[in-house]
Amino acid sequence: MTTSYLPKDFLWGFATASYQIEGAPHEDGRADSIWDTFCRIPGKIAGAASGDVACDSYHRTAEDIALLKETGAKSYRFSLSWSRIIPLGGRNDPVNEKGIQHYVNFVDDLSAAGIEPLITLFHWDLPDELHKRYGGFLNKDEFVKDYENYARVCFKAFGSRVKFWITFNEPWCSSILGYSTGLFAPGRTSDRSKSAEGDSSTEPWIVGHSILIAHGAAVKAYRDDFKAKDGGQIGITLNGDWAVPWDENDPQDVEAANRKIEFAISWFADPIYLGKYPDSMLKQLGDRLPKWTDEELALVKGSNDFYGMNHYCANYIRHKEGEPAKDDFAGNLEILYQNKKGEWIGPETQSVWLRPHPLGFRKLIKWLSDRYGSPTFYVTENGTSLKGESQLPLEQLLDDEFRCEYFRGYVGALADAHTLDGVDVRGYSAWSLMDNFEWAEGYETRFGVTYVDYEGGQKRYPKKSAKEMAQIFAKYIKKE
Ligand code: PNW
Repeated sequence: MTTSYLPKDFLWGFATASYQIEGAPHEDGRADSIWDTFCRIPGKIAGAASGDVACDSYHRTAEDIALLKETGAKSYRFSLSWSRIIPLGGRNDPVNEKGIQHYVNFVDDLSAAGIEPLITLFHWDLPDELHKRYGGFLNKDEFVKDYENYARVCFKAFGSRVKFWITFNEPWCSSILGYSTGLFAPGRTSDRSKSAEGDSSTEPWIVGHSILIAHGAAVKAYRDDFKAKDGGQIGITLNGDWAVPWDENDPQDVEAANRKIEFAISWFADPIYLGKYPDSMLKQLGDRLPKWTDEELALVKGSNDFYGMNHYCANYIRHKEGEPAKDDFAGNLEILYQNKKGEWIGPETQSVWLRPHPLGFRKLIKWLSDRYGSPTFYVTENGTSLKGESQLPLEQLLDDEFRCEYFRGYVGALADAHTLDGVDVRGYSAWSLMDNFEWAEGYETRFGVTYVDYEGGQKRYPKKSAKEMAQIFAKYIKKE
């Protein structure tokens, strides 16, 4: 029997995102992002919450670094708030030196603490002005130019301090949740009970296309003008769950399960690695899927130095009969939590969409590795909420055995993928360093390995999982 392991120098740590932790929305010149304005619309966010205070991390960088050090983490993945750096967002708008300085200081402090920074340039908080000015992602030409300019400002400001750049976090969420279901900012959808504007049948596909090209443009800028002297790597982070056929003996369910992954992940990964959209999507969406120009494709194809993988869970997938609805974005299938035999895919958590199923992690990363020619993977998010966690008394809440078990299972599955399936994985960031603003779910759902007492001055309390992570990785990482 082989004992599974992870490679020497494996880079493990924790992840967060600017709008979810920083607070200080108008300090030092920051302007609104689409999340600031979205949170002000009544009914959009549970408990009418917003990121106005969040974990107050803008004022607590030293505390957060101390937390990281305590866990033994080697790396920290965080995101930059575009509207702190260029408040109005555009390529002809002023750059805010104070915003840049805040992050440069933070990176220097991280490095001094021996923690490798992994920077996400964009984790959903588009400068609101760009949305108002020209429709944000819907205006491909403007958006790509403004994003490339923003990326260049960041590459220049951080130089060789930063070795890992992530262009976009989860474009699926920006496209589908922002422009199809309308659950996330900017909340556009065909559902007129939720939004006066939006077209779920076309806009998400336009948004995805713009993001891919903007990613490609930023990667080209980095490779042309920064990579040689700064020595970093750049890639995009894609989210996706594993898919298990509802009835393993039904070839249509088997096909649907594969199609589910194509609609969620290959939508973005196929253009990057294979230079085209998946056939299953072309077939269902036809002309609603934007066409590639040669120039766009040249930017996008081959644009990942590494594959950033966000992964949380798995589902059972059942095919649907008949024509797909115009607003269908899943691939004409049902996403279920129980299979034909009535078995649950995994235990319940606080997030309706998340039921842990560690074996799915090994299977999905192998699926991706095979389809995309064995790229180097960095897992950029993985973690869980706990059913009812917010309701527990502090002492019980800090004893988050369920989360520890989740990490043991998932990190073990990753080690199996590396050892038994030959997957090239070099890093892992757990979501999240601390409880934070969980988007439309507000503060009720917690993903942190650290408890944040929002009523008690944002005080941080490491949970059991914060303490156990170093042991989990020590068990797997090769000593030499
Ligand atoms: C990711 N879904 O989002 C994000 O990158 C994080 O910012 C977030 O806090 C974390 O996962 C936990 O939710 C997702 O509905 C949000 O399938 C929703 C879904 C998937 C990922």
